[in-house]
Amino acid sequence: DTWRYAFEEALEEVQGKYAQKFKEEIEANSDHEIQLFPFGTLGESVDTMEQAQAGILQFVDQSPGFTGALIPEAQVFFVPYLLPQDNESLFKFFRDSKAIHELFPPLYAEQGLELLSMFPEGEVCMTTQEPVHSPEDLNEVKFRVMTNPLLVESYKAFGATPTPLPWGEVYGAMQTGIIQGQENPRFFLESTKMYEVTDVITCIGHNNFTTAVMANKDFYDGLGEEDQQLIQNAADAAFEYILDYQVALGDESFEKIKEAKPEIEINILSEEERKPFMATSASVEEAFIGMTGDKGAEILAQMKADLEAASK
Ligand code: 6CS
Repeated sequence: DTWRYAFEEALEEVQGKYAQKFKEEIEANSDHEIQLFPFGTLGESVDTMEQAQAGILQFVDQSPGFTGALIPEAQVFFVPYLLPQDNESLFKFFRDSKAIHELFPPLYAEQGLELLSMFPEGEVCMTTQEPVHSPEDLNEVKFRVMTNPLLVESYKAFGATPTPLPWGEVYGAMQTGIIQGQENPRFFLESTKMYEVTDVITCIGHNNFTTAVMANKDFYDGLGEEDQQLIQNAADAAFEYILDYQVALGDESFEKIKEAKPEIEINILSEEERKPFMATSASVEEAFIGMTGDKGAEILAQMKADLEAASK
C-alpha cells in the first residue's frame, strides 16, 4: 500500500529532507510505500492540514505558525526569545521536552492528529527593504507573518504592522509592495530567493523555526503495533538526521546569498540593539496566556522548565 505525506517546503529544503529520510526508513523496513507531496502540489498549509484531518493524507508536516490557528497552544513557539540560540541546548530541548512529548500530543489528538515529531529548522531572521536596528525602524512596515494571532501580537510588539498571509503569496506580495518585510529561517531566505525581493537581512536572535510532523490519528490507531513502531522509528531516525542537516544548511546560507546578491545588507544586531525586542517577551507571554488560559499557562511553564533542564 501507499501512504501519502505532504509538507510545506520543496523536496531539497529541510522539511523535504526530513520527509525523504522518513520515506527511506519506512520503505527499507517494510513493504509500505510513501508518496511525497512537496509544497504547491496540494495547496497551502491549511489545505494539506484539512486533507490530513480528513484522512486523504496519512502524514502531514505543518508548522505551529499555521497550526496555531487550530491548536492555540502551539503558538507558544512564537513567544520571542523563548528558545535558546545554542544548538546543544536546542537539540536537547527538542529531544527531551515534556511539553513536546507529553503535553502537546493530546492536543493534537483532539484534532484527529498523532504528533510524531517536532524539530527546529534554524534561526529566524527578518528580511526588509530598509535597515532595522530598533522597533522604530519597523514603524509603518507591513510585515508578513504566518497565520496565527500570537505572531501578530509579537510583531505588533516589535513595532511593525503584521500582515498574516499563507506562504504562497509572500514572494508576489513583496514584489508588488503589499508587504515590506517577512521572517523565516536562514536557509529558507536563500532557497526561496527572498533576497531578490528584499534588500536587508536582520537577525535579532528572537526565534528558531519549529515545525511538526503528524499522522492522521484514525489511520495511525488502526495500524498494528509493528507498523506503529515502524513509523515511530522512521520519525526518530529522520529527526536525528535533520538536526545536523539543517544547521549546515543555515550556516552556508548567508554566503550563498552574498554570492547571488553582493549588495545585500546583513545585520546581526548587537546585544544592546536587541534589548527593546527582548523587552517584548513578557507582553507576548501575557497575550499567549490570554488566548489559551490554564492549558497554555501549563505548557509555557513546562516549556520553561524543559528549557532550563536542556541548558544544563
Ligand atoms: O513562512 C512560511 O510560511 C514557510 N516557512 C518555512 C520555513 N517553511 C514552511 C512555511 O510555509
